[in-house]
Amino acid sequence: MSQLTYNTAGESHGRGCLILVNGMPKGLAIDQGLINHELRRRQGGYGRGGRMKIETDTVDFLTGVRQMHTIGAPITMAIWNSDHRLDDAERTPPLHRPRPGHADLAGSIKWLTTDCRETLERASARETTSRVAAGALAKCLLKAFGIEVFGFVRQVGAARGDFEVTADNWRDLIEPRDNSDCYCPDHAADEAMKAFINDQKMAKDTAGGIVECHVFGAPVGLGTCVNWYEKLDARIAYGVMGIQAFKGVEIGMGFEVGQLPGSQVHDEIFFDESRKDTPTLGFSRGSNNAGGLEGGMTNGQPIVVRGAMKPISTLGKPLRSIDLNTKDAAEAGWERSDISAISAASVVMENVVAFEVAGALLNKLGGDSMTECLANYHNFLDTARQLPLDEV
Ligand code: EPS
Repeated sequence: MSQLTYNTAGESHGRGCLILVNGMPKGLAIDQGLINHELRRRQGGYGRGGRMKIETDTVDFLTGVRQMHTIGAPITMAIWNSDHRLDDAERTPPLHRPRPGHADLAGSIKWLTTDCRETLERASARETTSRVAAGALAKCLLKAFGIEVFGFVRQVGAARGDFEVTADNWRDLIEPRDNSDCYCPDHAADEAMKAFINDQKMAKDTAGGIVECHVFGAPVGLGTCVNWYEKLDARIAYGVMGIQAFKGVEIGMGFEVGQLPGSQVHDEIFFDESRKDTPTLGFSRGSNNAGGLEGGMTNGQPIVVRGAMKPISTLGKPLRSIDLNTKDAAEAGWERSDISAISAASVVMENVVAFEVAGALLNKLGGDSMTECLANYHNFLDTARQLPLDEV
């Protein structure tokens, strides 16, 4: 059994988006419909540009899968691009005027060129297609252990969804989210988000926002406090900050913890014998400000993550920049782009978080096959329920 990892490859206008997943146990039934559903959701949302009308993202399994079950070998997935034209120099022309906020300037200097094209092709958020495919595969694994993830848009501009998400109500929020334009289940906030994005479109400007996701059903003890790089909150933050255009991540109460006394931050502990048979083992908390993670480990409460995405850096009314060849002042380059990709970002973050939780779950359970992992899962919970054990 190896660590669950994924890697991605592919340029925005190259042949396709490729994903290599290692460490998935044998015998996992893959729900291809679930993966394609997540890919489709990522393509949607209000404020998307022309590209999404061209692409129909669906997963093509190349290796590691037989009759839609994992075989324990490395898994390769491909999502082929319809709009591939990387070798056509006329249709992927050089870009010499870097866009503030994009990877253009730093990348072109890093690779010693005045053409930002190759940097922008790989830096493009097209790559998030791959991250969703990897995360959706991880969701298939999580589902087998009763773990589910729910993501949505919390805020765009000043428009903020005014609703709580709990283990009891989240399923009721799926439909309003899926029927909304901006993937926000609060109808009034969704309308206000749309209006803000419209305003930016009229002004030839762009919009970012804040996305949120909740993980339900994770047992106590995923992640570990013993090594900083294995803390699950650290792993989640790493994954989320790796999403294109993300500038911040919060767990639970997030940055507000710095403004309040401990008595208003920490979640008091209770025990309810009648819930001993659930993955929480009967432990409950008066609040969930920790966002389900203490000491880098799950504590049985829902995991709560928020991420802040900056506005798209390709502006219809370009900001001031320079021409890299002449160093003269010039307007930043413009290419077809989105006004807002915040709804897509909520799907991306949800799946990135799912992958990290799946990795921590497999670290806890070990096992080469689903049969072994499930046996270990039940054994761990059954043993934990018997605490206190005789010391050895
Ligand atoms: C992007 C620019 C646009 C977006 C793209 C991200 O692509 P294009 O240059 O082809 O119009 O549509 O996002 C996607 C392709 C996607 O699948 O999300 C950029 O510059 O980052």
